[in-house]
Amino acid sequence: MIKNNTAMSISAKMRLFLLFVGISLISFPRVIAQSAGDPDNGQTVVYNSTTEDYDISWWGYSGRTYFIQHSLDLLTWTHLSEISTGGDSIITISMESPAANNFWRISSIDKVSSNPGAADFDGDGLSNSAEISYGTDPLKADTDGDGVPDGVEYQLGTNPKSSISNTSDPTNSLALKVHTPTG
Ligand SMILES: [Ca+2]
Ligand SMILES: [Ca+2]
Repeated sequence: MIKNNTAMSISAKMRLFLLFVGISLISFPRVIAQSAGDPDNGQTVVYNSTTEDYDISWWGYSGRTYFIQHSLDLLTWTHLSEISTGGDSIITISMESPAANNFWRISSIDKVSSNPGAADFDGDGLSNSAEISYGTDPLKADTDGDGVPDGVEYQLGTNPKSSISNTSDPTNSLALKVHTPTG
């Protein structure tokens, strides 16, 4: 479990915690109790041999909204489309993956909405669902950390996932920039 208390200075607290390696938990017992008081909020990953899906569960606190990411290598993370609102009960989502090793991590924010997909929790001008679709972080207004919010980059046509993109090279394929002096 990863907690970053330094990020708590912002008005809405965000949390991030890492789930498990799927393949090692194929036989993980389903009977593990899940409650608010359990370590890591009772997170479990269980392989469902009937549906051939991974069932990912955790305790969802009321007043929080949860996003989940999947990775095969701990380097590249992709948000799943599910956005879950806590209700002081167990949240379970299912995901199919043919890969031998799977990792999931959950991030949460102390904000809720009746329509969490349409909401813009990080206030960058892009809805949560749009950010999941574009691959930007719905809980980080400036995904690439270049000082320009994701929504502004989207409007400008620059790449919100590349800190060296700019309006003259909006797609930015990480090409080497060559400066040619003039005059
Ligand atoms: Ca946003
Ligand atoms: Ca940016």
